[in-house]
Amino acid sequence: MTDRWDPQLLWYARAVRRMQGKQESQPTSWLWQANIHGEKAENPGPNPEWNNCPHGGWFFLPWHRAYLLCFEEIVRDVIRNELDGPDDWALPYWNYTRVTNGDPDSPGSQECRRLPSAFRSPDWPDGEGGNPLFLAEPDRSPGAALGASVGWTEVNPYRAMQAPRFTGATQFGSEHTGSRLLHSNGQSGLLEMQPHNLLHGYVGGVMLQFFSPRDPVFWLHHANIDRLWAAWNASSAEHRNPTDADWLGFAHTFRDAQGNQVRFTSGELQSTEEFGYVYESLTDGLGLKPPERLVATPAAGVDPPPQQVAATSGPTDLGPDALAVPLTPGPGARAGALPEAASPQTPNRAVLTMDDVRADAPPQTNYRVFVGARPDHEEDLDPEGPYFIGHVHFFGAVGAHPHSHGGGGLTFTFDITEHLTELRRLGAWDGEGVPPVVVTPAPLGPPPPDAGEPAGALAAVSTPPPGSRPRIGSISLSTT
Ligand SMILES: [Cu+2]
Repeated sequence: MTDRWDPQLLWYARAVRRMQGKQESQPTSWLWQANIHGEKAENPGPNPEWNNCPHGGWFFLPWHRAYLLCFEEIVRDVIRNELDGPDDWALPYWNYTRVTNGDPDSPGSQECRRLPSAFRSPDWPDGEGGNPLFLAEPDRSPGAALGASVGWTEVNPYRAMQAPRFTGATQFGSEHTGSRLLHSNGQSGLLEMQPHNLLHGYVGGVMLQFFSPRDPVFWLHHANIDRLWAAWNASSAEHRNPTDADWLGFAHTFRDAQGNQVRFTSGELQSTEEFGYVYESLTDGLGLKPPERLVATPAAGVDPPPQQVAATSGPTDLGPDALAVPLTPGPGARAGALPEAASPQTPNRAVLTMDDVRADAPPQTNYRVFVGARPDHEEDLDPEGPYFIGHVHFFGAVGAHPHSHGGGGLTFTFDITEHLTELRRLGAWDGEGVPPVVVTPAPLGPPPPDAGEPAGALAAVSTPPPGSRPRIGSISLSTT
């Protein structure tokens, strides 16, 4: 799905415009459908069917599958019965994880990681304005609007696709959350984090917020996530979904093309064939093994980490440049705790926690996190080098969140034990003091060759807009 105006996309655009013309109170309208996921803060509806999107938990995948299924049925019905179009329309997926010529830097691979061009054009194919697939800044990030490609480091789904189990923060499908639908807490499983959250972060704007389905590209993004779930199941007999009754029996309520309520349990949602759809490929775009390097894993089960070694004393504001954040040892910190954790001879772990990550408006960029790097040395900020530990993003943490329970800030944890060991081995850390944490905007790839953008346009796209104030409330380093 990279064609400028594939017929499927053209029918989609026509249906989107049609649905946007319907009253918000109508279940098959564009806004009602988006409200199921999340509403705009200034429009808090009393409807229990709204604001239900679950993230950071094991219902993320089945809930979104049912959501896509019903949405696709509604769009197909509009195309067939209101627009006299074909009766077999199907929702395309945006395969941003596709790699051509085995090289994620090839022109073909870069093209797959650009916001598809039909979504970047304000015009319909005949040149007429008002293309409903298009959103202007700041409803999208300048980078996505320009067609600069999202980094392979941000979307490579390799680790998720290799995860042996479904449930858990370091596994494929996010954590066991009982029978609760959590909006978001930042503790996503591997697929939800990457590529899901980071792709939301790349498109930016509307896509950074819980009303993200108002951006028509949301649905194509989630179709790819849904495809990756089906691909994970298909790629190994060991890749099994949860068998807990809590998960299998949990019912998700949506609306069908007639506007009637329909319910699906997670158990019923395990196979796409049952619902009459299959993906063109369950093998294309499943990720590439990164070059040998250390991998920081989310630190599951050490919440809260028992012994704080060092922390920031206030919020850290993020900007357009690499920023080194010094962590200061706390009053009760034991000097030897960190080198002890970093020693392969002890079972102790070192955990970096970033709390209350949020922004006042879309920051329009993801960030990469490094430990022990020198912020002014480009070669240290290599995501395949020894200093890289992971990402922070702002999906679901923009502005005030009347419907979130934890206040809306996200938490990210990283087990950096092996990184510290490696830093000592490389001589980048002597075991004294605390290596700095470096946070830098995730760079984007080149815009399309025909974009005709002036040189330097790329530098501006990773600059958070004034007033967005992306920040990390606190950063702390702890040992077990
Ligand atoms: Cu999403």
